[in-house]
Amino acid sequence: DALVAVVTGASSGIGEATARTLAAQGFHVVVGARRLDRLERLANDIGGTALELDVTDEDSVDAFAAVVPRVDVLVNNAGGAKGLASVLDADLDDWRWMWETNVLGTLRVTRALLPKLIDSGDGLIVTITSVAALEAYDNGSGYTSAKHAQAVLHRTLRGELLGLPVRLTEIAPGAVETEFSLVRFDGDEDRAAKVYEGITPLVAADVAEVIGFVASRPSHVNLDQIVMKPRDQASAG
Ligand code: NJP
Repeated sequence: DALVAVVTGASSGIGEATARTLAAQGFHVVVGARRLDRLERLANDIGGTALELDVTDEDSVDAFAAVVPRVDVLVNNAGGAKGLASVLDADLDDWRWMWETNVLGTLRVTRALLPKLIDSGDGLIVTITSVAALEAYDNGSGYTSAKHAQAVLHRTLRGELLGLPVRLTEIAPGAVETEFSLVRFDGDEDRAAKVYEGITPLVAADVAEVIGFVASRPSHVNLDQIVMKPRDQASAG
């Protein structure tokens, strides 16, 4: 039987590209997100399984975990940013969205699938954090704080799971051209396009290739953290 990889947030961007890469490497890929129509097209393309998943909803996560047959690789990718505002002007709804999706979403999905990752005998958890998990920058506190928290959650598990057959890799990308900025600016294409001015951003496949590399290391090798940025991007903000 094929090894099974679960990719959250696979309806676009890094998650979709990762699902394609892992499928090409021979994994049966289970793709989860809220937009089931997109997932079904992807699953059809790669011979995988599409399942609706809202990482902010405990029942949705539990229902998802219950039907996944086995899990060898979990890619915690679902996430994103909302808004850009100073701490004093911060919108609490934006903060709640970012913390629910990036932090509590990662916690819910990881906990729900951990027994199956352990049962596989060589589980791998890849969490997509961000260079925003390594730095602070003006007007980015909602996202940077959520990504710091998500990264700490992942790094803590690395210690807590020592002795179990589970590897953990954090991937912290800089700017990647996906729907990320469109989501951040609620569909405003002009604002989203400005994010990449002056740099050639990474594309989703760049990150997916690295995840494919991580997933193909032998079982005694743990790549703890990988930071990847566009050549012309020095800092996160
Ligand atoms: O963004 P995008 P990316 N439940 O918007 C899903 C991090 N990152 O690929 O539910 C389940 O194309 C959403 O699916 P849907 C970033 O923080 C990026 O760039 O159908 N899924 C979609 O598939 C994130 O952790 C950059 O709307 C949920 C996916 O998430 C990861 O990379 C830089 C969901 C987002 O795809 C992938 O983002 C960086 C929910 N409640 C870190 N809410 C960058 N692009 O520049 C959203 O440092 N999703």
